[in-house]
Amino acid sequence: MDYQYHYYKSTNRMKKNIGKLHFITYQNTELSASQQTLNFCAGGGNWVQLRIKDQTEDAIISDAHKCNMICQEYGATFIVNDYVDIAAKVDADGVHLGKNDISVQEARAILGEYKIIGATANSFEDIENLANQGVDYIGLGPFRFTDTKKNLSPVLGIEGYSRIIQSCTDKNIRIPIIAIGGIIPEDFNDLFKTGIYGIALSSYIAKQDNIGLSTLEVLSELGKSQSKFFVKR
Ligand code: TZP
Ligand code: MG
Repeated sequence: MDYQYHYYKSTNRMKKNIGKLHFITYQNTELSASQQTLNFCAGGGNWVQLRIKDQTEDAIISDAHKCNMICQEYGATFIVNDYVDIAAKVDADGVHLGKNDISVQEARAILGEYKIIGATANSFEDIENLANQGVDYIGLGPFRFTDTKKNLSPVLGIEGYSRIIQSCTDKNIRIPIIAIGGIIPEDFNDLFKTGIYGIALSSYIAKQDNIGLSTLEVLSELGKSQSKFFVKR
């Protein structure tokens, strides 16, 4: 049986199971990162990225410990945004690097080959660079405007994703691409049709009254999307 998605066959890296729905903890809410994580996991979510800006390292370590324990309990993957040392310290599953963070090579040296390293891209050129550096997945965005992130890069829209993913196909780059930025479930189908691998949501999930129930509904919507990655041949 051949799977359409087989990037791991064409690289020397070990295969890592990258989630389809990434939840990124949200700061502009009363709920703590660990409360958000608990509710997301309780609703069936299996991939959490702790994203905290402008806090002390101690405060982030404390949140990272709590979120990591919750994710371990639920069997969810736990990723720390920005801070590779904190990811190593709490034994998270990996780190997500932005353009101003340490290099992929440095992060790999600290975390080793088995941990997950994701990185942000805003263009095909970014993806090409990151692919050469051996990242395990790429967060590509922003899809549309969002005030969750400061200093947002230009929005890509569906047309941007289609163009960039076509370039990846042309160059045989097969790293999972996660769409991010202002996404709501109504966007899923159009986004998956461009060839993305998964979705990252922050405010849409964090602002729900019942995060657990909403996560379940979001996962159900995701399952209805037309994605080549859901097809076995
Ligand atoms: N990177 C690009 S957009 C974004 C990040 C971290 C924020 C995504 O959050 P939201 O609330 O889903 O728009
Ligand atoms: Mg960063």
